[in-house]
Amino acid sequence: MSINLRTVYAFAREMYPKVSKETIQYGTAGFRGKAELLDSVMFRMGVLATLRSRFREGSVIGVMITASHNPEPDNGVKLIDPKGEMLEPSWEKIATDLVNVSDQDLEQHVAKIIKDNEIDITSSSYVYVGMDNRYHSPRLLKAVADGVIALKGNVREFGIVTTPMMHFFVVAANTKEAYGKPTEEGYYDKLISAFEKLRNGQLENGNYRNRLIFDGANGVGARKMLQFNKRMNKSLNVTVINQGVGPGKINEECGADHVKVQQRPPVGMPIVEPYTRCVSVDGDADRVVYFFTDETGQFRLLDGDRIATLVAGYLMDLIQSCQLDLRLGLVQTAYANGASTDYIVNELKVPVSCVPTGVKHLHHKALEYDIGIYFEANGHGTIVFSDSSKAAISEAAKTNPKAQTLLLVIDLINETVGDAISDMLLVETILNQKGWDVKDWISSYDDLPNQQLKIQVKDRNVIQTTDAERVCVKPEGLQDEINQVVANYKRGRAFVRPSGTEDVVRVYAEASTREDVLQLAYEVGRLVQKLAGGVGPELVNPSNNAHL
Ligand code: 16G
Ligand code: MG
Repeated sequence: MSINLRTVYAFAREMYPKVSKETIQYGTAGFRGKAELLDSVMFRMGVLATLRSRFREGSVIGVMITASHNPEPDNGVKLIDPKGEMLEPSWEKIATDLVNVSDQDLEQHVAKIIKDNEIDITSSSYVYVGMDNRYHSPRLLKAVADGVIALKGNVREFGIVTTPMMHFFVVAANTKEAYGKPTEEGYYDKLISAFEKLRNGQLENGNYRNRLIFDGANGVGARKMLQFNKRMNKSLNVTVINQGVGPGKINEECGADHVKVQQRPPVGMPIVEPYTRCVSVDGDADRVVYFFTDETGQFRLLDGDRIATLVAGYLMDLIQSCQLDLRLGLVQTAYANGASTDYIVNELKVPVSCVPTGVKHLHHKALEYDIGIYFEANGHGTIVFSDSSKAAISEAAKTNPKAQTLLLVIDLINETVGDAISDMLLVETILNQKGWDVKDWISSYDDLPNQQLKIQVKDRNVIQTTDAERVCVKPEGLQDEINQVVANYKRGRAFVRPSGTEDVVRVYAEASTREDVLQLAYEVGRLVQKLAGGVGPELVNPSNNAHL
């Protein structure tokens, strides 16, 4: 095969010229921004994925086109490495340089990547591409495919899929189907078969009712949940709302991010009895949170921390009853509610570690345990099992039914990445086995009231953090001031960090009462506005507001 790098330049100049002069940053999970600025980024990511596949000796590399929980006008790209992880950090730099180089310099720049990484450009390469249901996604998918074609790589298009499905396809292909078949049906088969075996015909148990409202955020999760419904034989009774077929826009007033951050139900909720289990996923279905309203009409959230604790408790019990000597650990971020961390350490007695925001950090840390559970409070998470733990569980399963249950749980989990639907099926399995409803689940501990704010600043990169984002080291003096403010609040805790997906600084606060947390978040937000170059309107003091 002879490859002429001129083609890359020709495609770029004719079809995907670079329009934005501003430097594009690699965010928490890839590139993200306004869709109209992304054509050249996508084309170049097609090129990059092909180079990466050749670098990894022809393993399949995945490309998912989505802006996840962002608003509809945004889009983005997530790259998936051969084992289903996010792109290796050293290649994030290569990716960033590649999207920022001018069209004129593109050909030479690609040649340099090939040389620096000793890539055999004539070897075979495979890139899998999928997209969410934003109206601009097909255009961007074509740009990725053209990037692959420019380097004479092989591209396989999966159409509209969830992000976790793409991770599944990549791993299934790279493990020669040991993990499953790399097709949409292969994905449904694997999850549904494990779920139905675990359910074992028991649809209701104790306080557990077989009824669930599923908010699909007008995104891909809704479509795929409907596909699950078709294939599941009512083993789970799910009503899908915000299906993305009406006027509703993706993530607008609905979805996991809205429900978690706004702490209220999505639009389109039917009237349901108090304590009905409801679940929200985000636009690309890699996050999930549960919620319900109690008999007083109060909204109650069961977020990623709750899912993590539920799963940790369940797996601990199973491991102990199988008498397996496996090290189980839980990974969280600074956003984890303090009450959840206390519960895990003091009640469940499971070791916890804290890492910076972003799946790649959590996933990486979780791999250090035999069984590593990781969840962000926003609902993104999964469980990873080491090869040796899988071998030990398989061995035990020859005689022990609990170990057989564990094996089915492994099949139900999408180990490659947080998967809203797979996580939800696991939660449903656990609640069913325990005979729990949401009231039982939420009573294990009381969340500390918490509040998040977004602050617009001139340049979010002036904020620099350390200690898993819990301490701000720049601008100087900001952390001292935060400490002074926090000290005035009972069980107060707050941190600030630059967002990796939006041009804002994020503030998180928690304290013992709702009033306190609103005031604490406001005070910390004001400090950011003052010391980190705030732009936009001054925050409103909630206590002044209360007097009006
Ligand atoms: C992305 C991350 C998510 C993280 C979020 C933080 C992945 C797959 N997703 O959605 O884990 O919580 O960004 O966003 O890594 P932020 O940096 O804007 O707060
Ligand atoms: Mg997402």
